[in-house]
Amino acid sequence: MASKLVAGNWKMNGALADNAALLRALAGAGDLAVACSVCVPYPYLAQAHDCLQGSAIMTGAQDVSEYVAGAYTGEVSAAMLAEFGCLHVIVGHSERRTLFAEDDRQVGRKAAAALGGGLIPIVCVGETLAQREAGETVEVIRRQLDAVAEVLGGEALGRVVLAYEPVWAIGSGRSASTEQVGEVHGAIRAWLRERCAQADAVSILYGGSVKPANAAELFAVADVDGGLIGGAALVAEDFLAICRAAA
Ligand code: G2H
Repeated sequence: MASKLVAGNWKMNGALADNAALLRALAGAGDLAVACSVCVPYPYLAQAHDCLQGSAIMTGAQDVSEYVAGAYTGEVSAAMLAEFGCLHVIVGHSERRTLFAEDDRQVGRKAAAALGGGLIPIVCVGETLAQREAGETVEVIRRQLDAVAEVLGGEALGRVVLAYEPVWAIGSGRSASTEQVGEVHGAIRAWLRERCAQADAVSILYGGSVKPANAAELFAVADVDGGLIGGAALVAEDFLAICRAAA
């Protein structure tokens, strides 16, 4: 059985003073009954790690280099993230894929680098609206996952977290319906079972306009093991309400 995880994705938001208030509120939340993590911009990792130490909430990052070390200006390695107390790192978010031209195989290499550095990659997949309307959703997601599996292999696949994020639901205020989510998460679980002995232990998160009002119904769908939360992760009471809805 997969364990539950709620991960916040702050994206490129934050400022030291605002973060301090948000992190203080998160740190004071007490026991949340499920694993919770906030993936913050690189410059705020130390601040988040310090503020959240001893709390129920872990620290994560939003991207990682596919390389281990060396002449890669601007890159941040998995080992560096681990030194700052990161456990989770998001890879292959659709904003990285579309705005920064990351392809399926590079996402696989980043996931491998994360595992190699002792981190847990949260590997994002999802279809665009045009792909959904063309009836290609499951095919697109299987192709994205196949590329990751080719790089990682079956054993390592059992150590990642997957996140289904339909591109059209991201930041739009409009989440996928429970039927759409159930269909895709079921397809991802079936795909995992074809490739990996630990298929049922892999957590599959849903992301895309999750908020306190829809979290409980989304988390009740079969094979939804938590969420990847964007906008609502920037408001402490909303993020905590979503964490509690996953318990
Ligand atoms: C999807 C999600 C977080 P939001 O990008 O990864 O963001 O919850 O704002 O749709």
